[in-house]
Amino acid sequence: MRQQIDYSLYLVTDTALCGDLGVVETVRQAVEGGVRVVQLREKEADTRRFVEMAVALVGLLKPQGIPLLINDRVDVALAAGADGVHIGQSDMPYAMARTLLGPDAIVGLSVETMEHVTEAKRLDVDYLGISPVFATGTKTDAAPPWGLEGVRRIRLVTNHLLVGIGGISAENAPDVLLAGADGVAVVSAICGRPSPLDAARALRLAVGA
Ligand code: TZP
Ligand code: MG
Repeated sequence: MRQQIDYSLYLVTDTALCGDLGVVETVRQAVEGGVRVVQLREKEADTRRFVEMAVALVGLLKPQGIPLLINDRVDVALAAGADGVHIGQSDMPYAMARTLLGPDAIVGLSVETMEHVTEAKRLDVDYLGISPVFATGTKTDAAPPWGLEGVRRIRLVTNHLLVGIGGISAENAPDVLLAGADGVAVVSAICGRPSPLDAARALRLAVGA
């Protein structure tokens, strides 16, 4: 059975931004503060390091019932026993990822254009990542922002669960949910903050209980 996930507050990690505190401690605090799903996103690490990080996070999160998704890498997700993957439009095609991971895995897909949203309607993806909602400096190759109007348009054409990402803070998170998203994903609103715990608590308050 595929698990039902609470996407309301979703942390995407960034090892460089996490700095000396580190990814594992940042994630620990974020979950204590109210993050309900975590994606390990590693753009620099080699495969050995990526798998080690994934295993460490599975060890932290599984006992707490918090799902862990792996960015791009189906092999890393399988090796570490993560709950699934998040893939983009230039990653492994959805159908192949699903075949490799099986029916119970969680698979999220980024959408950057309305064509992506329409194509995804026939796919059994667990959620769509609206990428990016607002301008962001965290992902240098991000597509043009959808804006809140884009979130509203997507909500009208698909039944998929929707997670907004990009430039989201405790201040604007309520607007993203009001526009029709089921959750918000953040990187820099938690990673690299003096207290990821306090940052996550502020976001948790912003998105509701
Ligand atoms: N995908 C789309 S925007 C983004 C990713 C990974 C980065 C979001 O980072 P931030 O710091 O929350 O704007
Ligand atoms: Mg990707």
